Amino acid sequence: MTLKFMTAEEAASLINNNDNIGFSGFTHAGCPKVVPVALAKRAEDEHAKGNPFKVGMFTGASTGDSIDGALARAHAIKFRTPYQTNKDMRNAINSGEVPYFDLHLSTLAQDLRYGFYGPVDVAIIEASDVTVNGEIVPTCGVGIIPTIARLAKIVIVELNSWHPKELRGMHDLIELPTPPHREHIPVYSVRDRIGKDYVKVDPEKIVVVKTNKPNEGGSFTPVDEITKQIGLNAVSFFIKEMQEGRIPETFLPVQSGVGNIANAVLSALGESKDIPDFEVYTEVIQDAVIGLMEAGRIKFASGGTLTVSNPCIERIYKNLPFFRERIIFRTAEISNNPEIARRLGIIAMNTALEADIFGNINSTHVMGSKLMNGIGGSGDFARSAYLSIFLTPSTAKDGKISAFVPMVSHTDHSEHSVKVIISEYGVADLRGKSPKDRAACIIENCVHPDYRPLLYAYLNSGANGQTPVNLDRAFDFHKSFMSTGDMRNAEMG
Ligand code: 0RQ
Repeated sequence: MTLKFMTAEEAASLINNNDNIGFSGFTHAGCPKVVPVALAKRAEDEHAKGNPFKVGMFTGASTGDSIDGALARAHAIKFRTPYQTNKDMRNAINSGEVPYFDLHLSTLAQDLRYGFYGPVDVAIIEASDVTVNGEIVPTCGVGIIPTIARLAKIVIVELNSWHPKELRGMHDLIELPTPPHREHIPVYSVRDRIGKDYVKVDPEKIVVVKTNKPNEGGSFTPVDEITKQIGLNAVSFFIKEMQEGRIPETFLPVQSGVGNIANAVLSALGESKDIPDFEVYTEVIQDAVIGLMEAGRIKFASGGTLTVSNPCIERIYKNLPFFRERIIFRTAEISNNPEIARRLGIIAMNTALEADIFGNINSTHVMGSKLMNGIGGSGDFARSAYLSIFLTPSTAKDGKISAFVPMVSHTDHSEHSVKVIISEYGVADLRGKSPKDRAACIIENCVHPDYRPLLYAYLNSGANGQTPVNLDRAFDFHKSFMSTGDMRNAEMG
């Protein structure tokens, strides 16, 4: 048996109009790069001939520009799920061109197995190695690989020699059985392995496209004063929690979301002499984790992806034996699994776009209607964590938007899943507080001073009941921004 090799264009020609495609990877890491671009070109050629050509897209999370950007610009998308971060894709979704539905990332693989979203016709998987008997070794991002590889009729493997074959051994890949046949998941510590370090499919359905393409990751902006202060506030909170016995002295595994704030908080944790060396059980392993691992502060990281800058990944690949012993790559259904998050006692830190004074969180929709990225894994962790923390700067857009509003314009995480909120001003510990007390706590500790009188005025504007919501005024901040460009113009009195 030999494997079939093809060009990217030949592989793209195997894909038909209306097919549903599963892509490997999680964020830009682990994503195919040449076949999706060839597919976008094929779509443009078909459109030029007057033929319809659109595909459905299942991904692990966001992808690189070669997937989301190329296919959005080619108007080649029938539907898209889940998380995305690409500007062109976001515009296509918000303009109404691309139907998009959002999911908790841990659930997509099982939903595909349950048949909720139709077939997976083709899988396109970036690999560091593939064998003649059909063993596929992913690169540095997993997502939904085992499920799409098994369900798809055609598996296009992008064999990318930019990634070393020695990545084999770092993955832990498994699919969970379908209920009523599912048992507990035997991950009892961050380091436990429960699957294989490859995915095996019938080699007859594999076609291989060789490539040598670097990752499409951006870099992090340097930590600014505000993100630095959010990190320091988080660290002070953790130290107090340890002193008062609510976090064990050994600390607990940390999950942190994506982006600069999460990176800054991890750096602050690592720099604090009062926080012991710790482990990470997360979806996205960012640059800060790697630096802290090299410094000996992070002992082990289990995640779904290396979402790091290219200089950082080159550093990892140069010193792979060191990192092989300290990193496991898992599928999203295991890295984000609520059962495991609850068992391990994860400290979950995710970022909010806005929070309301009662603790409900909007992570996804600007002014309630424009999709930013998606819920990602934040809900998987927030609901099941030992401590669920949301982080946000107190304002956005030069102070014209308050991150704290009377009522969120879209709800991703309800007050019931949110224990603590942290801004650059301080920490609102919401545990055990009634909605009225939460409101006071958030206003005093997290809200920008410009907005504190406005939020108190709202609370005194005739709202009452257990949760004092004034239905006439609840969206005045948002309405003020929409009509004047500044939430500070809201008249709450
Ligand atoms: O706008 O890009 O024009 O400057 O939103 O905000 O403060 O830079 O923060 O990059 O961490 O993104 C919630 C989107 C935060 C992200 C969100 C504007 C602000 C800026 C970005 P510019 P910041 P971040 C793990 C967990 C959901 C999924 C998740 C996210 C831009 O963290 O997608 O947590 N989270 N997954 O100016 C209007 C507001 C705003 C606002 C900020 N209230 N209204 N604009 N902005 N607040 C990862 C995965 O699951 C893969």
